[in-house]
Amino acid sequence: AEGYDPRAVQDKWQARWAELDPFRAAEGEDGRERRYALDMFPYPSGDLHMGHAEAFAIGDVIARYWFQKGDNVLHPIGWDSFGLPAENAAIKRDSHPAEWTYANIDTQASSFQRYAPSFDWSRRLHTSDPEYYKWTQWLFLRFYERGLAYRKGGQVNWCPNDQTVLANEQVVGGHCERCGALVERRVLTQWYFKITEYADRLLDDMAQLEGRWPERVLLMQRNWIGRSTGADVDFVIEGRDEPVTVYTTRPDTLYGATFMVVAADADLAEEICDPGQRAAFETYREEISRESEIERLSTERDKTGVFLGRYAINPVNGERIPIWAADYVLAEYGHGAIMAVPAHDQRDLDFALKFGLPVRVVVDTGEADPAETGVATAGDGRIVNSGPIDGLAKADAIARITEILAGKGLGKAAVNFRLRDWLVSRQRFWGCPIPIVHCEGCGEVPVPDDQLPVRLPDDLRGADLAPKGTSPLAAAASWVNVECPKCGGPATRDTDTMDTFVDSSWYYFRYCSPGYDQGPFDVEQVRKWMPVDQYTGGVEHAILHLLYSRFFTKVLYDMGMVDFTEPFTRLLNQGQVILNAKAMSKSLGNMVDLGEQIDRFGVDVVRLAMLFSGPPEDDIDWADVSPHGMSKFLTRVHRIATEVTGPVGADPGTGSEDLRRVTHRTIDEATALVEVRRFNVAISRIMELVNATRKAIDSGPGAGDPAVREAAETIAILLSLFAPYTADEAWELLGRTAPVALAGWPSADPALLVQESVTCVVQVAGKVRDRLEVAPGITEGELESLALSSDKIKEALAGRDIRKVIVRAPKIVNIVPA
Ligand code: ANZ
Ligand code: ZN
Repeated sequence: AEGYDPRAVQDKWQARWAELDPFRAAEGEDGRERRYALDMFPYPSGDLHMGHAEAFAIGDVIARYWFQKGDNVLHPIGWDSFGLPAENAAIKRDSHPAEWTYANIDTQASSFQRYAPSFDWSRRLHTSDPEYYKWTQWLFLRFYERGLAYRKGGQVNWCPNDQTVLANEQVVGGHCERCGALVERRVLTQWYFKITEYADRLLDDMAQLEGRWPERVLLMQRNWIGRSTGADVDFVIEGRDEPVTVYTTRPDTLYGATFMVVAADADLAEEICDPGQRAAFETYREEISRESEIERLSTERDKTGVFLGRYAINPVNGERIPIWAADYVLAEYGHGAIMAVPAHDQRDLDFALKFGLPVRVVVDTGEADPAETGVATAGDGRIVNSGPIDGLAKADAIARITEILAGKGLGKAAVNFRLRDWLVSRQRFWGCPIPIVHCEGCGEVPVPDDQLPVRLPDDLRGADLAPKGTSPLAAAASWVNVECPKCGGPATRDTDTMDTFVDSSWYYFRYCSPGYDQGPFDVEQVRKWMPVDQYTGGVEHAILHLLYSRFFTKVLYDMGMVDFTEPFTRLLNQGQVILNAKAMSKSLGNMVDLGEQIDRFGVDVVRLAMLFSGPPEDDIDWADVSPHGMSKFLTRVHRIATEVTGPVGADPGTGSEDLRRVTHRTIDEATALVEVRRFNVAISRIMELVNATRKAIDSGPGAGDPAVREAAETIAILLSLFAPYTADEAWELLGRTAPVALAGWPSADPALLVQESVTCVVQVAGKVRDRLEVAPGITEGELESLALSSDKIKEALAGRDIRKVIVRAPKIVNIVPA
């Protein structure tokens, strides 16, 4: 056991752990506390990369800490294995997406085994397995029965590159979240999940997550859901029976509405457009059909629009105002029409100034006239030019106007959400088939539960899967044509597959009972394990996956299948691994290769280097990381373990008290630091203990001292969270039985945490003249002679005699001169 060979140590323990299988969660009750440590499951896009290494190291520290504490820990792993890259690879290689997918899963699984996370491998799942997606389909059908899954036609986001529709959440800044292509709008009939029905609860239940989830994630979700309160106001339209309703957050500004704007792409605009303006309107509509939502809502852009040749009547003052169509009003928000108040809304002002429409101030904010400055005044102030509400402050004016409108039957208080229903159908092959059959006579017919899963056909390959704008499944005639489950007549299967975010919205429930075949999960097991205690993963899921999972959990709660409403009690978003301040990504060709780093330094060094580089939430610049430093440190740990000579089980109380104090302070601090996820600082405390132990061996009580053994064993246990292979090797070298992971977390002896010295104040005639560092147990006699021998005190006495010395050990000595 001379030198330290990280790779040999790693190979040895990897094999031993495979045999020992020490990280299985126990299903039954055994008195231990249950803990659920969850890592966002990987997509099998290739081998594991540095980003995975970072995320999984963090999740593993938490799980291993709980294991060490003696909890019954559920720490599962699986794969999010449906999705486009597999399909694109299959098209290129003339193969089936399953081939690429499962080959990559195997690669990742063996890399994981080497990377040493404390997984319960027996719970492994893949969302593309029929045993899994059967239950994704089952859940879809339950959503369908509850009216939460429905089909509707309308404008959708279309990715021209991936040739499929996208959910709003997958459009980032007008681009496809996956491939970056500029997203287009198309009118299509698609499947949706009615997440909007849960908008209020998704917002209100965030109170449970306050202080436990990163504040920025809560903020992003809050903004995405975007609850807005205001009023609906009806405007009578000249020459039309039905009034047009607008949604406004500022009914207090109703007297300042000088025109109305209708979303140019809404049916309403088309319908009310006067024949004289029809040609201009059509031209305009053609122009804007290619724009993204972001572009349209931008305040930076020059406003565009067209007069519709019609007029509306302002319900409070009877004023006749022109109706325009423009792209800055969205068809799908509120009622797709607004009252424009240019004095107090910047976009309306830009529009008014461009088209020469009147601007009327109705809130006196003390600022200059918006018509002159071009800057709308959105702040608070007294209402002016507004008849019965003149002089009121904003809140009172809103209440009063809403009351007046309600009295006339022309308006009411209203709430709006930015959140839209979740578009879940995709025109691609490698996903979970939608379990619906379309029959000419019966319409939409759910596939009966006993006919699930609706399996993907396995005879489509290569070019069959090429995107054509309709689902490749439509080409599989033998798959598509079925008997209607209701009437037995000829019918066809729905050929779309589900967004893969549907698969990942419920996988953490499945882990609680992965083989269960009576439902998606065993309700009893979920009750025992969930909610998840700690969820670790990337902030890129701040909205998508986390919002959808929260939605699923609430639906399951309403179905009576779970007894909690939030799935993830705590969330940790790890930072990214970057190089020279540039984010590593697939497009930049992942500049640092994980496999190569591991081959060079070993897993423990890579893990330790990542965890030591800073708090887990911070980005890691690999250029600043020192694997060599970590390697040296582990060599020192290993060497100490080889040198300890004291017998196993010797009473440490007979050993060096100085070293014991360092050991127990380290235990105390490292525990607190791990609890608050400050792993980097916990590691530096372990380093300090290693230094103290080294010193004790070299120039202190020596390698045979029981306190040295205690220190060395403590190092092995604490280190097992961060560098598990080396920790196990050290543990065995110390004569202990592997694995160290189950050794039990040490607790600090409070007696050894007592401060080693206290400060004693020495006064002469009531004035502080010196401070002495003394042992807490110092006697009065010792303290008195120590104080009297101090140079500063001698100086302060200046040869005077002493009348009296009052000693209060260990803190105060008061000398009264004669
Ligand atoms: C008059 C007004 C005066 C407005 C004022 C604002 C300030 P949030 O907070 O996002 O809900 N609006 C309503 N429907 C719209 C649509 N479909 N497309 C674009 N804009 C729309 O915003 C609500 C405000 O956005 C509404 O209040 C309306 O303009 C506009 F000093 O009405 B407001
Ligand atoms: Zn039928």
